[in-house]
Amino acid sequence: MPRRLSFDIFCRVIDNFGDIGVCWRLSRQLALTHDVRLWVDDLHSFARIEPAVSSGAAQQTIERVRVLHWVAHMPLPEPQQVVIEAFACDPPADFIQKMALAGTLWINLEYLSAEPWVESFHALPSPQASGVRKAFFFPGFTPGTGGLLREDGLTAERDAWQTNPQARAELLRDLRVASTSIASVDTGALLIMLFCYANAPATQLLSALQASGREALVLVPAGVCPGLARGRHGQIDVQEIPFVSQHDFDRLLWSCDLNCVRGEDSLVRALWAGKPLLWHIYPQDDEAHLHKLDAWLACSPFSGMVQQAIRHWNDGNIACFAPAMSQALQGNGWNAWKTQSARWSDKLASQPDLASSLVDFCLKYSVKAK
Ligand code: TRH
Repeated sequence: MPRRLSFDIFCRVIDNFGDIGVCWRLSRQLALTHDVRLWVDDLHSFARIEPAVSSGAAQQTIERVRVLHWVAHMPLPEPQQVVIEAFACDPPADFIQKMALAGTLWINLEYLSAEPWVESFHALPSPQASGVRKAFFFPGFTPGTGGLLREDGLTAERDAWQTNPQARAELLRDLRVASTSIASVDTGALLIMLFCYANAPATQLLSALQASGREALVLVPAGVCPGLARGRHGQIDVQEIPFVSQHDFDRLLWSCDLNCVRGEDSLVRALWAGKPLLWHIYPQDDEAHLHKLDAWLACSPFSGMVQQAIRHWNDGNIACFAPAMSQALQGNGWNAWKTQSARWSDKLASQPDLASSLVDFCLKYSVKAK
């Protein structure tokens, strides 16, 4: 039996859904074996990706995770053995004092990056004036990092899903996609997820699809790409779909032929789908995000043409995006992209997953037994 640990996970929603998206996946996975308390300051955002969440509840238990609404001046319980602050979100000062007395291990779970320096910073201690033992934990794409979130049995579930077109059709029906559109996908139209930030050159994506001569159904989650007209654009059909749970979001990505994803969590989930993807990276000051993007492209197996398309999807060079993209969608370019995506997914899935690495790390740091 693996040793049972206890975790507090602190999540502050800065914007969008990635902060809570990552924390919720990690919480659920750890809660299968361990005791997990998740502190979240914004239950409304949480409820968008997890319909079981009641946004008015101070405390609730969902999938074995005790969810606390994190507000100022709330009563603070005794800390668990391990406190994870996601993305440097600062647990309350009074709680940190309690952690010092309790001998808690404090982990700063960092943002995902493929930059080479990550390996040398992963798992380093971060000495604290309070005396609490603290360490950095970096997700990443190589075995020298903390890895990527991946649930046990995920790839087997994905494989079973991808060999069952009926499951895809049912999911699309549940999302109120027109039956004629579902039929077109069944007969070969490309199914595309479009989840990106507002400045993505989405119109140029449609031009690239038109130039490739392929029929396509583009699914756009509610509120995404508000400037892109829904409806028919030549042989391309753009349909809005409601936000779904993370569980269904994964299955949507497994169902699509091309996943346009963004931020951090949906990128990882698109990698697990094993299909071609366009990543719209979260924008940062001084174009730091483009360095992160280049580092990720450098570790990807994608051809120069696909790398160019992904680079220009992000860097505002709209004129160069559409030609690279339309080439990437055709013939050998497209077939190679599909094969490389599936192989990269398998390769990444052969490495330890983030939750298991984190638990191993905590045990090695000899967490105080309760
Ligand atoms: O929402 P994001 O843009 O989040 C971003 C990034 O994480 C970024 O790195 C961070 O700095 C910023 O937030 C604050 O993209 P991301 O990371 O892909 O998160 C989206 C989450 O929403 C992911 O967990 C999937 C989930 N989701 C659903 O569950 N259902 C849906 O229908 C959709 C569209 C998304």
